Amino acid sequence: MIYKREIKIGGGHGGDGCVSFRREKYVPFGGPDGGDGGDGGSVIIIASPNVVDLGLMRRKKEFIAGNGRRGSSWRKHGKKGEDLAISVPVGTVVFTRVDSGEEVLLADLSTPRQKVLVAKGGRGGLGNARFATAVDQAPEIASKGESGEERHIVLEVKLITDTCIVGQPNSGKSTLLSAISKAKPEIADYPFTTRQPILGVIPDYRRDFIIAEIPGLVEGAHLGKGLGNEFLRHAERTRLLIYLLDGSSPTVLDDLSTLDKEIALYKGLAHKPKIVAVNKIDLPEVQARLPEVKQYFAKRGVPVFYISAVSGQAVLELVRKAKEMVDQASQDEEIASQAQITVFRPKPRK
Ligand SMILES: Nc1nc2c(ncn2[C@@H]2O[C@H](COP(=O)(O)OP(=O)(O)OP(=O)(O)O)[C@@H](O)[C@H]2O)c(=O)[nH]1
Ligand SMILES: [Mg+2]
Repeated sequence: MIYKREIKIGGGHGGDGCVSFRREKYVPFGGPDGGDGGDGGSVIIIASPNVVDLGLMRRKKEFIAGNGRRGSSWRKHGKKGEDLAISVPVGTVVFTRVDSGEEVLLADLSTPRQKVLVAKGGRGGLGNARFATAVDQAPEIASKGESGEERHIVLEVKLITDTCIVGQPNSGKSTLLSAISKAKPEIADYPFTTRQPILGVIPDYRRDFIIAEIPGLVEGAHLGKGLGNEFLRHAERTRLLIYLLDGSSPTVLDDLSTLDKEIALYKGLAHKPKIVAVNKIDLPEVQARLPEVKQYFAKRGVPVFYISAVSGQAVLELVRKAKEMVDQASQDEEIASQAQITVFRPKPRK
């Protein structure tokens, strides 16, 4: 799946204006009647819930809208060029690359059907009918259509989820995701089975709960080790992180600090609400070490669950807590966004 792409886009060329004179029997000196060219089409980027990635841009790098048609005699306007709508996943951030090479934000398409016009079509030229004056009643000039805007656009998909499961490779993220949602990710006893973020939905009577798994993180992920941390961008817009630890790992407590460190090094994730889940407690060796692990967590004020993604033990409780924390986080967000709205009221007259 493709989550970042740079493309070139261009608005359509405007159609040229037409030079023509009315020639009709019994109408001498019919005058200029050349029509205007049609405007070029524009390029629009639109967020569609039916699109999952930027696969459309795998090979295609250039997107140009339709050209406007030429004007013609009888003052007929040329046809407008067709607009080009490019569908991208909801959660796509649109940047334009300026001459200095910098990426400048144009839009954040975070709601379905939200759209942004990224390149305007060129204006159509004027036909000679427009140039007639009292002095020059038979102008032989028309203007050319303008070129459409051209731009380099960078698209970056950042999934919008309620919860994101993060953890070391093999900790059981896919197993957990398939236990609580309808997603069917591949599960296997080797690291990096999951190489792409996977989305799952937990249906709820109020609203569906969207949960994602991102590929496993290892120490040094922020430097590009393992699959690197590029997938952490999908955790940027989640409301809650679930740290999934492999209870059977001999270094389970160190695993937690490694994970914490990698997450903290990624912008904007350090302060996200989180839950820790220690997985695979169905295994006897994990049971044996549980008192030590529990003692360790008792001191750290994070909610912790001891679960088995395979047997389902404590998984429902984990989901319930996750929903509760997500609700709380969205209420906090709402309060914060309301606080930002400034209301201007006229001052009363004295
Ligand atoms: N005993 C036991 N095994 C588990 C449990 N959860 C996962 N496993 C096993 O752990 C292995 C890895 O599971 P996955 O779900 O693929 O782990 P993952 O974190 O998605 O791994 P990557 O995608 O490779 O990062 C598989 O062999 C699972 O069967 C559990 O609760 N108990
Ligand atoms: Mg996996």
